[in-house]
Amino acid sequence: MTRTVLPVRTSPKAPIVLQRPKTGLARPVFTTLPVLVAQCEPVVVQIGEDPLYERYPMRNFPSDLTVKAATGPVLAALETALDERRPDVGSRRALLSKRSADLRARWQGEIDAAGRKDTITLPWLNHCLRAVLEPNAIVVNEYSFRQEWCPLEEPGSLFSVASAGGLGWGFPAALGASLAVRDRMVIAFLGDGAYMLANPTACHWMAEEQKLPVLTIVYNNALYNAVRLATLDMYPASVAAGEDGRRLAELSHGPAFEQVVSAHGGHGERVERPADLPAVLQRAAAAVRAGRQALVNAICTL
Ligand SMILES: Cc1ncc(C[n+]2csc(CCOP(=O)(O)OP(=O)(O)O)c2C)c(N)n1
Ligand SMILES: [Mg+2]
Repeated sequence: MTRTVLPVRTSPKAPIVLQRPKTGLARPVFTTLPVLVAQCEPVVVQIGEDPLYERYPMRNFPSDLTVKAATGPVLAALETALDERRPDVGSRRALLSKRSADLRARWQGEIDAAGRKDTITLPWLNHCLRAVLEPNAIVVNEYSFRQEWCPLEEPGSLFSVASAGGLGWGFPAALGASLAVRDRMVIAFLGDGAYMLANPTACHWMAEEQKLPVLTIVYNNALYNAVRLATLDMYPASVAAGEDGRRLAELSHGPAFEQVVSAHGGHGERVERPADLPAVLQRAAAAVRAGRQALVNAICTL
């Protein structure tokens, strides 16, 4: 990818697209498929272990060429094929290197700004998590994990809820991951709504019972923010959009999540100030390394 200067998107929801401009060689780009299809009528190549999504009753993404293969062998074969017809990539390298450097500088700026705020925000929570992650850690993400501020480099280290999944998937999925690979640190990174819908008492109980030292991080904005945003987007003038979209999405006065984990033999802490977060995460990670489950209830703003 680096030698041929192919831009890569890491989002699990962004399929691979081969774009063939009217002149020149095929130019692979990784982007959100519908956007690209609308823009440039590309040749669409679907590559994956199950590129037809055979068990799905309905899927309507276009495909001009469908290749059933794992990512590693495909990239190796692509590399060999591109070697034979290597285009001049100098100008593209310069353009994309600049864009990449700008992007990284922007993400760093967001971290710096977040660290100076009075309340915890998503960039700061993700950035602070990075400091306690073990190199082979597994992150199970139910909405709030962001690679911009906490990049992962090991294959098979990030799991996210599928489009067909329901809220509450993350915590039990993390328990399953921990059961499967007991020697790796497993993080369940959850919204407060996702945590509540996972049936947390049952999950913590099983974590204790099966000795699964999962670290749960709750991005607690006291809100179903996804619901709020969808409501404001679709029905801005509706009754449900009242109180800035919070009328049916408010989760304030929720329980003290850190006490739920304590009730099951785990280590729990609530944290509100950005400056306190690094030490709180260090203590939670230490508990996990000692074999106990832990939970950090991070009180956040949007
Ligand atoms: C079983 C189920 N019920 C409802 C939904 C709709 N839903 C999608 S996201 C969401 C809110 C998530 O809230 P939270 O985890 O707190 O994350 P936030 O949006 O606040 O970041 C809801 C209710 C769903 N996906 N699945
Ligand atoms: Mg929330």
